[in-house]
Amino acid sequence: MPWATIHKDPVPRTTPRLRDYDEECASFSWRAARGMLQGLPGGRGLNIAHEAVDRHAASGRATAVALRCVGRDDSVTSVTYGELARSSARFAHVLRGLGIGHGDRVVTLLGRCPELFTVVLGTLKNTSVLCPLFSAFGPDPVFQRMTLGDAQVLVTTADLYRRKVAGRRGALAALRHVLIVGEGADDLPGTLPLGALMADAADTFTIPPTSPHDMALLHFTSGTTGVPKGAVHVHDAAVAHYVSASYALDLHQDDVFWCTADPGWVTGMSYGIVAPLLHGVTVVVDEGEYDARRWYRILAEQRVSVWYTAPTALRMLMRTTPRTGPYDLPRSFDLSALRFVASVGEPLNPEAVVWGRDVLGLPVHDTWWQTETGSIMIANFAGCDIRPGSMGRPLPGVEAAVLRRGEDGRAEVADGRVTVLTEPGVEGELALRPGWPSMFRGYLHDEPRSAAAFAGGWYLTGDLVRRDANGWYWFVGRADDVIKSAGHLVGPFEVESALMEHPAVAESGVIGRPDPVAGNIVKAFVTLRPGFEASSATRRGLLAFARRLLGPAVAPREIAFDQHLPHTRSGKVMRRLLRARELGLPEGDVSTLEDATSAVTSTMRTEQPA
Ligand code: 6R9
Repeated sequence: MPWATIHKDPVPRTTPRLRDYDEECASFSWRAARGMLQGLPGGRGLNIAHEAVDRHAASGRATAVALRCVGRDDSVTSVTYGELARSSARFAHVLRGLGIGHGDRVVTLLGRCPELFTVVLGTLKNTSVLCPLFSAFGPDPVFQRMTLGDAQVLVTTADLYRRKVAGRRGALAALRHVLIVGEGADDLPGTLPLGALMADAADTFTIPPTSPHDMALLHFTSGTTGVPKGAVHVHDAAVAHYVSASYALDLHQDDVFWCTADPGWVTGMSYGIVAPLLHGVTVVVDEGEYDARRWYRILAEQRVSVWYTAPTALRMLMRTTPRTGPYDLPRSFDLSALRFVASVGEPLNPEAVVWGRDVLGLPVHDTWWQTETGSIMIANFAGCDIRPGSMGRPLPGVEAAVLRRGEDGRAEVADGRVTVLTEPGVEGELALRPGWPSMFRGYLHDEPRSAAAFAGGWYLTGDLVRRDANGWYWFVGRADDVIKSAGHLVGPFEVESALMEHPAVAESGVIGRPDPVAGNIVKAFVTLRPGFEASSATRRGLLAFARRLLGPAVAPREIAFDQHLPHTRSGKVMRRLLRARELGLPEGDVSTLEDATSAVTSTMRTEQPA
């Protein structure tokens, strides 16, 4: 039974940015959209930091509040656009003084703090490249990404440095400087105190000429196999950040905007930092962790008007306020400032859309995009009806298609050509026509995987979808083995590799096991080496080992022992089959199994977690 359409608000409080979908699609052009940004003075190009801070600071909005940072202790610090322009100028000078210039990579390993904004924008002003890492990553993912990204500068805290980087500093060949935010640099050899460097730097900086095609951001993402992929983004992406925040988040300059994503992931960078600052709004930054009461309090006290969050977070809130039970918690807060709610990162179940309408008074608008697309591609819009469960329709300027799948589950490519499915309701791989400004420009140092992402004139997303007769897109699943857990993209290969570092592990296969709140949890099937016992103690040891190496966002939550992992004839663990068995689903085509009969009849010794 499909969920009833939620009709658009007949009397919206704020006139939506997108009022007539068809008309806007027909008249839109990226060339015209570029005109919404200013460009560097004197025709010297396009730089994200100029558009995000300097132009506001220079046009009478220097005293407007750019950031409202809520500390872990609930203290609130405000930073104006003028202050942010000056602090980012100082950081650009700091980099320059250290000999860091155009194209050099600056990596952040920081929580959600005001300094992060200074570092991001200062790096962009200096035309260096910013690469954010998630502070909850363990030492392995941090080391790997810093190596692959040729990190020249790391900005972090003393604690994170000590726990995640110091032990392998010597192996980070390109790393020249480690800058410490806050206290503690004095006790750490080979680091510099950021505060002291900033204090000595000038607070005005002339941004050098910047080509829209200069690399600006490097975002690591995961594939099915191999090391993480560094998606390269350029300054021109700002055009798409601006446009998408306008269409899909309905941002207006007087909004107070809160994006709950961590800036170590693409959502937290594109919509936690860049897009809202381009629009000159006030950005709420919460240094603390998720807590239902805290979140409602922030929405209420900060008078948040536009809120961008994730399905996992909404499901956690729904748990504390079941639809069938009392709505006491949210109703004890004044959420009257809130006027638009959207989510991203994983499928948004229709119950969550409707829960938003009932409890917050506003339905949740699903949006779809990826690290590679850089900005929102498909969305439910403020001025349009919502079909609960659908990701919505492509943004004006975005051309999407559904491609016929081949045997491997991905889009079928024959002689470099693909087949676009025009019939509604048919499942296929979602593809996008290259040309939008925030499209990634390839994976760093990885030409083969960059090339494999495109075929027949389309970018292949790796997601399976259906399009209905009215042009709305419905998410079906991933065409590959990557796992979305609590909105974070986890590469199974990265987890398998970490487990292999443990002396007890002969082999492993990692899958996502569906979970009602997190979407999926990471589950590992492990074959033990001779002499190790499939016991609770071994399992606990492995779980702790993986958590120490990978960090809590990536490490498996469950481990099962299996001495007979299914393999393809070429010797690869068949994750698809592990998943089918775990879920009790049909095993599908097992013709590539190394020994089909033995695999089908083999019994898995799967123990439940202790
Ligand atoms: C922004 C971000 C991208 C993958 C994407 C898809 C999944 C994102 C979704 C969604 C269903 C949505 N995804 N939005 N699935 N409905 N509205 O999340 O980037 O971390 O690169 O992940 O997330 O599978 O391909 P990223």
